[in-house]
Amino acid sequence: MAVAHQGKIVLYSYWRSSCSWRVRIALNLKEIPYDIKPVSLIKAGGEHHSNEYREINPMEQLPALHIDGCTLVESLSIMQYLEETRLQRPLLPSDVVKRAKVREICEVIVSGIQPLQNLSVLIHVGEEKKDAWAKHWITRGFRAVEKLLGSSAGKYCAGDEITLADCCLVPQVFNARRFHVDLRPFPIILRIDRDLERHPAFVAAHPSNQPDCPPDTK
Ligand SMILES: N[C@@H](CCC(=O)N[C@@H](CS)C(=O)NCC(=O)O)C(=O)O
Repeated sequence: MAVAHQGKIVLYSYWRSSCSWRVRIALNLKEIPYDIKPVSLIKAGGEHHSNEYREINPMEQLPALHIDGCTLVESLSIMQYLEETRLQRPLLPSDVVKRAKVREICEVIVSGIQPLQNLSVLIHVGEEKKDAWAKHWITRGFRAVEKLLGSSAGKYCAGDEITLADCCLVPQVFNARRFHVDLRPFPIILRIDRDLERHPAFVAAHPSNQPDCPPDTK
């Protein structure tokens, strides 16, 4: 089905949100122009809990993308929509097994790691325990990712082309560093992250290059 691409694309994003960051990378890789609408996860108890934003995303989470006359939530669904409607610079391999491998790595990160170290979960866990909690779950998840990459990785997560798995991996590595996870046991993860850190699409999507990044953290 042909999709009419009309109107401005707007990404509701927070500079340090890894889920927003995934989508920023995918948009940049596909060279899709978009505007950022910053939504603070911190200011006034979190703008994502406002009535206005709840109408956009009932889960009160970032990101959301306004595109083609509709509003989409859930970063992986958004990236898959981009993949299905913007065919330039594919982010899924044509080989079906490789595609499954990409989705496998995405799922481990998107469902198996990030939700456990999400802000609302950490608030629930409590100030005293939150760092150890996040570190534990990221380390556990990265053990699985490293093992999966052992059979799927080439230059990047699945072979030598950048895929959705790389869009998910790089922001998760940033989070791992925030929580002081020891990354030495994960040499493949580290190598891929290092290779992508200078890629223009990843640089432009980096938290430090976002309009809402506080000047003192740049
Ligand atoms: N499965 C969702 C998760 C979204 C999510 O957890 N977003 C975080 C930022 S990375 C958030 O908005 N957290 C707010 C909160 O926990 O209150 C997705 O992939 O889009």
